[in-house]
Amino acid sequence: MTNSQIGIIMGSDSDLPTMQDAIAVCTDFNIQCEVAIVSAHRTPGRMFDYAQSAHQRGIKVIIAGAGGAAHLPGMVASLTPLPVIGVPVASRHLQGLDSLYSIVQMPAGIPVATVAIGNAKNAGLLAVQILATSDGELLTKVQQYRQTLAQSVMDKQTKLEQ
Ligand code: RP5
Repeated sequence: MTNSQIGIIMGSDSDLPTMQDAIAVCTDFNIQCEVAIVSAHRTPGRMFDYAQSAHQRGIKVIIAGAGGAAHLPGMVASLTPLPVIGVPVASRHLQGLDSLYSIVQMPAGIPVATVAIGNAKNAGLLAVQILATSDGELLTKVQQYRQTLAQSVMDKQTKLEQ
């Protein structure tokens, strides 16, 4: 068992700068997450073990980031009953379009909730919102976060008018 509710995995350590935004959201909402490098292509056995055991270990949501031929989120989704959120990491040659298409074009039956290219922050927030459906305290925190977000827009408007 693990105390982490969110599993954040990525295909390579080169994905970490992008995935840090998801880790930061977990920290902000005081939710423990586990972070691991799990490559669909370079460590396929580790990917199978991770995905098949995650729900038994207490993980509730998996965030999976990958770039290029980004098969990690889809393969993990096929191996776990947990919701999987995919983060297309911007790739060196095709600016992440390849990552996006690889992650978003899942066949019917095996969904991956795909965020925008590089937007690991939204992946973290979506994971928090999923957990908040069964956690009233967390739901309140999500509502407070939204109020802060709205207030920051209004503060900018006020500055504009000065
Ligand atoms: C993917 O290949 C990883 O998710 C990463 O985005 C990409 C490149 O990996 P490295 O060659 O930088 O390790 O599996």
